[in-house]
Amino acid sequence: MDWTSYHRLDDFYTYMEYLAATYPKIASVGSAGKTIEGRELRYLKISSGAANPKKFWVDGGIHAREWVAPAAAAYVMRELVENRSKYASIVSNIDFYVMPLMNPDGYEHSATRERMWRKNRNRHQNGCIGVDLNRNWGFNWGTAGISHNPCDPQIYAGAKAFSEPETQAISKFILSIKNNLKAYISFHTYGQYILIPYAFDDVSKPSDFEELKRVAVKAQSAMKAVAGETYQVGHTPTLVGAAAGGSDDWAKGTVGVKYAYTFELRPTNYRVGFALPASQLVVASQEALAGVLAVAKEL
Ligand code: ING
Ligand code: ZN
Repeated sequence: MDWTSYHRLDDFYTYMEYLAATYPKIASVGSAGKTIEGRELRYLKISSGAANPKKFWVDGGIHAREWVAPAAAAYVMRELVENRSKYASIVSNIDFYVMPLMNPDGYEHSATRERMWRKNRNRHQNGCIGVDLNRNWGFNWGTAGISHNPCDPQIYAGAKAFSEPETQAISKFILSIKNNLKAYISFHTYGQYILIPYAFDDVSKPSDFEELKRVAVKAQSAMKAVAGETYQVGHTPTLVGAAAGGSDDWAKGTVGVKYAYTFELRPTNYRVGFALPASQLVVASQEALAGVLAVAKEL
């Protein structure tokens, strides 16, 4: 593994095995299940060893083309395992679960065939391919910012909530760890936003929205301290538009995870878009880690 280039799925999974083999007291690899094409949905559990730990979920790569997201999730794993002593006071009673690639089929397709692919690789009866996995989760599914057309290249929500093997397996796994699960952060790109649920319509907010915002502003400060970049904080529909079926809406609304967010990582600029120069991966990942740690401090 290195931190200055983009990597294929195998590199990420091999790195996770390496961490588990090298730091067996801290790190272990698990699988939540399989994708439509049969790839594993791997996560790394980073255990604090605490008796009754708080839990913190981090994921990336639900959208295939957003390559900075899995890179940042891998960097978070590295820091919390290989450089653990730096963060000891913050993470001593928190178990992290990191799934760097929630859509490995799509990621490999983006790496080899269609760079701008976003959805999973489920083949529909009419021959069109893919469901937007961030429109497929089962909290107020299908209400806004979605398409019901299986051929929509971006935001097809699926035939019903949790129609996809990826969202089924991952949601089932998250429910299995929901006791004491206090934080959920999903990495996407791009835009540099800290997005606060709900997104299923333009107006609905969780009753503790102001508390989520308070903590998001802490994350914003920590992220700015890395390299001076601003990540805007706000309600998802205000910043990027309403969109039902997102993973953070489900984490907050169904599972009851207190601090649920979507981070849109670098860049802000649509000209760069999904093609962040690999030379910026470290700083983008440091910002993502700083945001995660700022949330962890508040748990
Ligand atoms: N943005 C997110 C998307 O899925 C989002 C925005 C976040 C929608 C949370 C719903 C819930 O469209 C990107 N870049 O994918
Ligand atoms: Zn995305």
